[in-house]
Amino acid sequence: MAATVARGLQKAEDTVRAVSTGEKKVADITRDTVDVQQGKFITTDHGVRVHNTDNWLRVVDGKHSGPSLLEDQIAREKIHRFDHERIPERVVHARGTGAFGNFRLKESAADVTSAGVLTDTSRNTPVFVRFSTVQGSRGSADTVRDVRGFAVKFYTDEGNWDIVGNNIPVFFIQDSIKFPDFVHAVKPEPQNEVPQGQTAHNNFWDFVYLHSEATHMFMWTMSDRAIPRSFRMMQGFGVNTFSLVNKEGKRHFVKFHFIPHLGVHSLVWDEALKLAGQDPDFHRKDLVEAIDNKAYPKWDFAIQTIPEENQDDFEFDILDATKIWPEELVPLRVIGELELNRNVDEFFPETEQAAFCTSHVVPGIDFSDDPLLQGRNFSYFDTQISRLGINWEELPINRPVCPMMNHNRDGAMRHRITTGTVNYWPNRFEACPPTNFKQGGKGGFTSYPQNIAGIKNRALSPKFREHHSQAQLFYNSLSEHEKAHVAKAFSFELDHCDDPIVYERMTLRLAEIELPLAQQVATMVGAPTPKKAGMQNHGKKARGLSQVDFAPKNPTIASRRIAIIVDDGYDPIAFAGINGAAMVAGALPFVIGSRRQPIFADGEDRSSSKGVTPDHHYDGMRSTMFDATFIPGGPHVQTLSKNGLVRHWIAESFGHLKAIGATGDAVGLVQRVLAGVDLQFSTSANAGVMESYGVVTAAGPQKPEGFKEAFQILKDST
Ligand code: HDE
Repeated sequence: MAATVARGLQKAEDTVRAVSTGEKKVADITRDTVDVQQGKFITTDHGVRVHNTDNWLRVVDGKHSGPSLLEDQIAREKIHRFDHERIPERVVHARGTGAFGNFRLKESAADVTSAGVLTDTSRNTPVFVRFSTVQGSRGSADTVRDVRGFAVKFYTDEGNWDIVGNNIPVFFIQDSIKFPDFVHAVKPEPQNEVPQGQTAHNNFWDFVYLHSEATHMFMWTMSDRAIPRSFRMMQGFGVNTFSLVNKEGKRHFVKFHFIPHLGVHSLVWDEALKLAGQDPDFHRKDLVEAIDNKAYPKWDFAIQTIPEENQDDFEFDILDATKIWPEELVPLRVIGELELNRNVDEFFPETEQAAFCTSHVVPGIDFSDDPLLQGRNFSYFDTQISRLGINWEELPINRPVCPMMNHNRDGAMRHRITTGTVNYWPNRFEACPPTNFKQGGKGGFTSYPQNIAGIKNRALSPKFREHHSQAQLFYNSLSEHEKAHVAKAFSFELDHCDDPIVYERMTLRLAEIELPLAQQVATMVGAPTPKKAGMQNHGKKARGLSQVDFAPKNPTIASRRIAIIVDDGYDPIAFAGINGAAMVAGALPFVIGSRRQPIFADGEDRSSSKGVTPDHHYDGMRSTMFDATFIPGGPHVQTLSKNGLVRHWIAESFGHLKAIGATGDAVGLVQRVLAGVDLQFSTSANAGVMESYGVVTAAGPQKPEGFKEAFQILKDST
């Protein structure tokens, strides 16, 4: 049975822990937190107790309900509030979810920055992280093929610092002025608002063909990176090039990375497609479930730095967001750890109203001339004004935990009341001065004194014109199964484009990356097969591009979901063995029965025993929602064998490369279902571990460890 902790208790516990570990943000938002269960009576918004909120005030004559009266201010308030509940959704990244956590610095980066958050190893900096998809609207499905947003707000002692990143290290365009065109092209088409949560349409592929700078990025989005198993199992990248400036005033260019402790894992495409309908909230539920079960997701935080004087030492422009800095050229330096450990109490005020800005940096961290970043620095602040109003930084989730004071005033929804008779600087009281006042102040943000000369022009530097080299590098670095998935992804996407010019041109673009890939895709989508490579593949590879390079440091099945399938007459020893082993390992076993009323084990006395109450029944769940399946032996196998849902469950799990465990009579069931597949089963009394398939069977009820082992092997290899 899944160990889901009662949310109320969990919260209380978390709050105590958070305050004791100095998580100032939790203490801060608690000031604005109220508990509906402590409310004695409903009141109006102006505090008057409400006598009846079920009937509108109207004229009744005992027989008929007459007209409703406009006079009813209580009914009107209720409807008014409801009418205005919605705010504009984010223009991109509308679908998302978030959680609180901590950032712990493990190694000071004082050699490259003066930022307290990156130099003071005694600090425990609170964070709020929001994950998202890009294309779909707020109610769209979680598992669509898309880039995932990875936005981190660090509530530092010197102000908020936001890394508004993605799970892919590069972007589609180089210059922010292209962003509206790009977003229009990727979003549902204007004539019919189709499709939702997909890039599989003419306009997207038309646009990226016409912008060859998008080539590197679409290779990533057609890879498994765009269908993560979980937000907890994906990397985060700042993408843009920022600057770090140390105490001596020396500048380094920097890229930010988050590397998940759980490794980088993805769904398979069929699974992602099905989950989009079967459980559209799959990723947001996964995050909540893991945190509720204390399987706190963690990421290493790393930086790549390049001294300013080496800016021109690379074949690519280091300010071009369509390029990575290969690890072989610029090593990653792990300096900290991010952990998420607290779910929000209420989605709207904490997650929907969370607002990130790339322009939010703290002293010691600065921008670069990355042309994508420069536009982003304008856009985020601007969009928050239309989404949340000019005072959006006063909202509990957005306000800093350090002192905040200035002479900005008024505007819609101003909450703060500032006493004093002046609201300007300089003033006769010398109240609230900037840090340069009398040259005495310390710690203010100063921009890096960059020396700039040039000619005003709408242009980028020549190195920005090369668009293929890293697209090839990425593709070459993938494992064979990842390459196969890329070919399938293109075949799917371009099959959904019905304008031949779009899919024919795209296969030509692919021939500039890798000819066999282009030929394979052309065959599938009905384009003429390219005969020659449009460009020679350089054959180079780099580390850290294939997901296979991210095998977890400490492999674990903690927080993985295991379905245990039972009907009346299951083997109680095998059942208890796997259930116990899974729980000890921190995995989440779910009992899936023929019904949710109690199910009885083989030989269990129904009159004196309560049986086991399943978490779900077969028809309420699907194999896609679990990482592994176990079927204990016992007479129940006869009933299971006749059940189409169970047989489909086994076949589908196998097709999705998931671990399947079976003992006793259930071994035969698994074998029969998978009979069409050329497999060599071992049915010896010892668990026969089919390492390459993850199917583990034991003729006897013993050895649930074998199942665990196979599960591990499988997950490490996918
Ligand atoms: Fe964004 N992006 N973006 N973006 N972006 C937004 O800001 C924008 C880009 C990213 O969880 C918007 O608050 C421009 C790159 C994330 O709340 C908007 C350009 C990367 C989120 C905006 C980019 C991102 C956003 C919409 C090109 C990866 C969600 C709502 C110059 C590094 C943040 C909002 C959250 C959201 C503009 C490109 C990541 C309109 C102009 C590159 C994770 O301001």
